[in-house]
Amino acid sequence: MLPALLAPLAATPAPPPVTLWHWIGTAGMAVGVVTFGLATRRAGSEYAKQSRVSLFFVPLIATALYLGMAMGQGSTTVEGEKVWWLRYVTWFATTPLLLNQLARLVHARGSVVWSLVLANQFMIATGAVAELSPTPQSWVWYAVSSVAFVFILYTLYTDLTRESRDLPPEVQRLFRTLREVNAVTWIGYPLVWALGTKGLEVIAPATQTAGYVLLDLASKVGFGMLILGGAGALEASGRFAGLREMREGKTNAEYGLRNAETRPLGVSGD
Ligand code: RET
Repeated sequence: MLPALLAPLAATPAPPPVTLWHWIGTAGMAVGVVTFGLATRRAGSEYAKQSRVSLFFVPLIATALYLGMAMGQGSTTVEGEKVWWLRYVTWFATTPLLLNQLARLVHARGSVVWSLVLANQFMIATGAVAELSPTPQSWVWYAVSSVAFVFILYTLYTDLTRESRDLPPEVQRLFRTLREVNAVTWIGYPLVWALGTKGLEVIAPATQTAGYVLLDLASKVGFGMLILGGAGALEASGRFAGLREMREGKTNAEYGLRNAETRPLGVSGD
């Protein structure tokens, strides 16, 4: 009797590990959605609230797209290998929101923010091309994408760090922690790519998926939890609202002074 009842269970194939990891990704991101969603209601200032609203959309987008992948959507076959292009759609939408968290915290001027975000979109777009290209073209696109990545890391540690120096010590501390977590987790992605399906193929597809899921959870949910934990620093940074405009105004004024006409404005030379 019992074996007969259990037979259908035994016949059910075990979920493939890749799918299982996609479900783990979906669940982990959903935890982020609930946590960050509740946090938006507890924000003290408008500045902190804006930051949390933007943070909330990171796991929300990722939950939706992991759900798609868990249901088997968003993949194609290149040279006989299954590749998941939907991942790149998620990254294209979520990575600029993550960088913007760092940039907002230090009130970075527009030229720094735009350089970071546009280099990031270029990195993800060319990375997607690498994923969808046959070998060896895939490696060329990998190299192109990596140049943009190096630029992003360089900008985080130079221009963006310089912007943080006028702010109170607790803001600088939170900025440095987030910058380090960002750098370490992001470096994991090109490594996982290079070891996986499209790269040297030294790790199995399920291991590669596990790598991406864990990196995604750390760089989105872990990173976001650190921002929630640094609420005091965020409120302190919020007191400097307007600093970005001041910096941009100062840069424009310096440019104007350097290039000022020697004759008074409105007086024609002839
Ligand atoms: C690819 C392959 C091509 C070379 C490089 C890559 C970098 C990807 C990165 C992804 C970061 C994703 C994050 C998602 C979370 O929302 C495309 C793997 C450099 C850095 C942080």
